[in-house]
Amino acid sequence: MVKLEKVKAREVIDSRGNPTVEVQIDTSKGRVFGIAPSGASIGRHEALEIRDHKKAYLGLGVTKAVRNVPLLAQRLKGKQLDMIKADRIISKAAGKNKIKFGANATTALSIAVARADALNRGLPLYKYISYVSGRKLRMPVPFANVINGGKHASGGLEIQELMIVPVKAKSFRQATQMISETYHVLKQDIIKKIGKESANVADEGGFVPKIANTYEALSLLNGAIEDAGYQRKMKIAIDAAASNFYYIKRYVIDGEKFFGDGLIDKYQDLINMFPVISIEDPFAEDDFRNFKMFYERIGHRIQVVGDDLLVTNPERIKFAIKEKLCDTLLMKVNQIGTVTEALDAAKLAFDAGWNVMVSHRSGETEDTFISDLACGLGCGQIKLGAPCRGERTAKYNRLLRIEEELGKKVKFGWQ
Ligand code: 2PG
Ligand code: MG
Repeated sequence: MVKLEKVKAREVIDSRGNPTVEVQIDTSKGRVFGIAPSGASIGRHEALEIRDHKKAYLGLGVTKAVRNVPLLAQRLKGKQLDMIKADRIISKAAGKNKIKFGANATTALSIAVARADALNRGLPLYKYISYVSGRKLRMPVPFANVINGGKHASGGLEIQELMIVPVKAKSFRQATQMISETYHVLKQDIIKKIGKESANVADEGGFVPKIANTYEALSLLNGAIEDAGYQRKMKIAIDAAASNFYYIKRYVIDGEKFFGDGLIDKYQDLINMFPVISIEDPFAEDDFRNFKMFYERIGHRIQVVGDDLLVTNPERIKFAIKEKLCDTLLMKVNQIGTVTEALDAAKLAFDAGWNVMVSHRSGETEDTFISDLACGLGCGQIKLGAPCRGERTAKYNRLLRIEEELGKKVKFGWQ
């Protein structure tokens, strides 16, 4: 239980230089904060960010959302609260999709409340998450997005993310080293094979090689894994974010047009050719028919992750479980707007026997909440970008520190 003595909000900037909401809370034990991240490939069914649409920051200012924080905090004032109680009040006040106060306001406030509650119980944040979720601590395997396309880059790839996954690492520290080495080998390969202008990085720290074809990009990546000496230890994951290349029943990718079954064949080819273990959003967010067909045909070979499909929303997760559309939840707190609701979403997924992958957004900050969340939830998977750019390395570094605190006995990974 915690009494929130003073709640303050302000505009700060995220990794794309756009404003976002920071909340600061004073309690009798000290000061805590929370900052809302922000997506670029935003699911249509996500909770809503409130932006000012005025001249400042080219319309992206969040002063309205900042002013909403004290209005929400008023409802929490003077009460002895835990995070769950506070989040229920915040969520009810904000209404469906957090439309009244903005998910950027509720997310930043909820993260700060979680930290306040943890601090007042004398628990590190990851232990607090484990306590409230009833789950065992585990270090997550990092899914590192090293080639960027789609809405996160200005290259020619439709597929948004090609990630490397050090499945055979023994610890988070070793996983980080494997990722970093492969990242640098990939950079050298890109410079040698394509040219040094292709070695610049995009929103999540991954490279943007001048390649407009998924096969070529995957073979470049697979080559780098081999050159780094990790061919059996490192796998590949894809976030297609397919809503972004879906145009009236057809998917336009690699210069070709596909109906759903054609795209399933294409994914199947990719899985046959490369060590792909996970595909996120292979179809558009409401293309349930093709999700179902894909999961039926390919779900036994790889994990199928729902991001825009599920938007961390319990209703959509229940539907996807019932209809067998996928088997992994991509968990993003700001898609639903409070930590408690995101934990509810994860519980539904775990109860259905699914995996859960905690995820960053493409617009991030120095807030490392997701690192504690992934460890405390014990889900074994975290998507956190390349080992490059401060807002991404902050998450790696927080997990390195947590692993050190937990010592040798803590388990690593989801299997
Ligand atoms: C995604 C995310 C994070 P964004 O699609 O999974 O990589 O991107 O934050 O832009 O939605
Ligand atoms: Mg995604």
